[in-house]
Amino acid sequence: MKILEGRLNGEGLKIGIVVSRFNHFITDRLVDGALDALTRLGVKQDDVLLIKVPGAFEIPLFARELAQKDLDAVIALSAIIKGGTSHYEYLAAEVTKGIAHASLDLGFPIVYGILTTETIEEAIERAGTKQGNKGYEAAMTAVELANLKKELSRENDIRWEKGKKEKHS
Ligand code: INI
Repeated sequence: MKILEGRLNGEGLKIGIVVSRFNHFITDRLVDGALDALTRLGVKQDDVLLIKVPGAFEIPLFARELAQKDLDAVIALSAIIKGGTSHYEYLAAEVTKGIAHASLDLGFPIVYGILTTETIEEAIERAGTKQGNKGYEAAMTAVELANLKKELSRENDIRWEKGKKEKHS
């Protein structure tokens, strides 16, 4: 049995980040967390492409755009915080579906670093305080998935080459 698992080594990886400015006092902390994790894992600053969009609604479109650039993984970061209306539910659902569709359609790792919280306090807790930092976690996941994807395609090449040799011998 062979088990493939993405390594937590960011050397040589190119990572895209799309972040929303809405609730920027939270999303800035998510970016800090993501950059901290990427640096610790060995990703070079010059190999990170960060784009800012107005709000969470714009995230799926630009995550999809980034996913078609020469990158190994994309991290989507935003904070959707419940207000007095049902706006939050619709927004959270669309953003989640949009990111999932982009990732599946393109066969490319887009990591979901979207906070969806009932209160500002819950968002603060997940942006570098009590509950850790969702941006940091998302960056770890991005590096793991980028490596897993590379390892899987290397594995396919090896099997393909092996199959060809067996056919010709
Ligand atoms: N955008 C967010 O990123 N978080 C929110 O909590 C939010 N709320 O609640 O309104 C929000 N709204 C803006 C939206 O994402 C779009 O940017 C805007 O509607 C323009 O398309």
